[in-house]
Amino acid sequence: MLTALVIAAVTHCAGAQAPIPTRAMWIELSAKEIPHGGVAPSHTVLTPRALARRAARRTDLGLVDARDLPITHERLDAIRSTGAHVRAQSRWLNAVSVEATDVELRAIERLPFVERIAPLHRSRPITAIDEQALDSQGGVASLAYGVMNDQLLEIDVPSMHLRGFHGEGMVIGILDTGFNRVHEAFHSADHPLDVIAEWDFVSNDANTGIDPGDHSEQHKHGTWILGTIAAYMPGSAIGAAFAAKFVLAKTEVYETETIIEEDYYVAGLEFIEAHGADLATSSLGYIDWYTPEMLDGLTAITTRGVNIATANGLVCLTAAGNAGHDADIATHSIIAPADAFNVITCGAANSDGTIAGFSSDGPTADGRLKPEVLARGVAVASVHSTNPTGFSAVSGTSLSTPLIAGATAILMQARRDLGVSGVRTALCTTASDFTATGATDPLFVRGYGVISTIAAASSNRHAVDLNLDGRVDAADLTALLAGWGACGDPDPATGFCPSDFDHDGAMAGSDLATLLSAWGL
Ligand SMILES: [Ca+2]
Ligand SMILES: [Ca+2]
Ligand SMILES: [Ca+2]
Ligand SMILES: [Ca+2]
Repeated sequence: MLTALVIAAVTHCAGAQAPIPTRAMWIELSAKEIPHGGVAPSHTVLTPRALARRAARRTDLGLVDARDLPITHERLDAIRSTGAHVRAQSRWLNAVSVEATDVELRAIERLPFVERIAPLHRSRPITAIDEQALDSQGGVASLAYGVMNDQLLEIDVPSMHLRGFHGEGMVIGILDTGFNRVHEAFHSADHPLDVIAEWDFVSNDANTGIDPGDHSEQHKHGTWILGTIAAYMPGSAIGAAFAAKFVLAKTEVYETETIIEEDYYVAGLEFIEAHGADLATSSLGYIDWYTPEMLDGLTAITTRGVNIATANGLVCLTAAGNAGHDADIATHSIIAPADAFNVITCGAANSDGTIAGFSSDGPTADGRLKPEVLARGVAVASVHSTNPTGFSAVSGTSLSTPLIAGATAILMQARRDLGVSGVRTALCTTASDFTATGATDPLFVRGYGVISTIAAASSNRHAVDLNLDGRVDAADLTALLAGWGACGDPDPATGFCPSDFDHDGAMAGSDLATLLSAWGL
């Protein structure tokens, strides 16, 4: 149904040279034609890695379905033949977004396969406080994390690094504004940043960095997000999952003002999923055109996209928003897609674990708990967005979210047995407030509290299962013997080495006996 289309009468005035106004609209299409014999992986653009991830973690039946079929060239050509510009397309939502005049929209509406036309929504990225220069010599470098030391200690990421989980073999997708990758922390010899795929959905090109003509600020937000996860510069800055691979999607228009486009977001999420990412994280949000009552998990376009992504086994994280909170459970300030059913919605804490004043509250319009978890979101250290040797402190749920995303990547590396629901459960049930009280925040501000990566990874695991694989066997014995003798590199969370089971400061016969007594469990 096409409503409120107003014919621009001015365009018919002789001599008027003003451009004909266009609008950005979603074109929702009728059902796709299903191939004989049903939808097969060969009909899709999914990579082998994406199919493997779906086989392991998808919760919907089968491996693929009609949502994975591309929109046909015939349909796209018919829409373009009206003169409309196709901005983006979503195979999941079976919709195309266009920039079109009213006359073109009327022509599109007459196409036999068009079901409905609806407006596109826009909003702004989430950043509370702009970049403050940070002294790269600051912070305690007990594990050579430099400026990132405290924000990782607060969520027990170093405890996972100590056990050998730094993101190896994991693929992390990031949706953001563009990514400037000049910083030294992305170019170390040991762990250079590894981007396996990227796409600029705004300019429709293959470079998410700075291109000629791009706005000079466009990359800043995305660079901070990437830096908190991927930096590797021992002694100065180390990110939570620096050994992971990345899929980058630039989905935000940055021109005269900062606008995020929901059509690019969904297209970017499909791109990340199809390239086989294990998780996707976004610090973007949409509320300006949606009312709070619409945050019911079913309505916003980005929310619907995230629901499909998680059903395909892609773990998704998103920022709660920076709109603040109150003690009234009848009001909420989260922004889409933070209302998606299985997204991990991230709020922001201060360094002492108290809630940041700007962190948005839930619940969703239908009363579900959001946000679920917290990490530091105040003065979070990341790489400077332009200075290749500088570091910055930035605040916002934008920054707590990638900290939790990096932590989630190394959690998933250790716990291959966990799907989308299992990852959520592990993070939530081991977070600070829930472990302290057995309950979530009744005001829907803190959720389950600040995460503990090692506690989440250790849930339902025996204390001597050193590699967290669910078995006590030769691999754990090898790990114990590798550190035999005095403990030289204790876990900062406990003060003891992971295999010093009796906490006497050394790996010795008593620890071996403890391990052997659990052998085969
Ligand atoms: Ca570009
Ligand atoms: Ca409230
Ligand atoms: Ca084991
Ligand atoms: Ca011992």
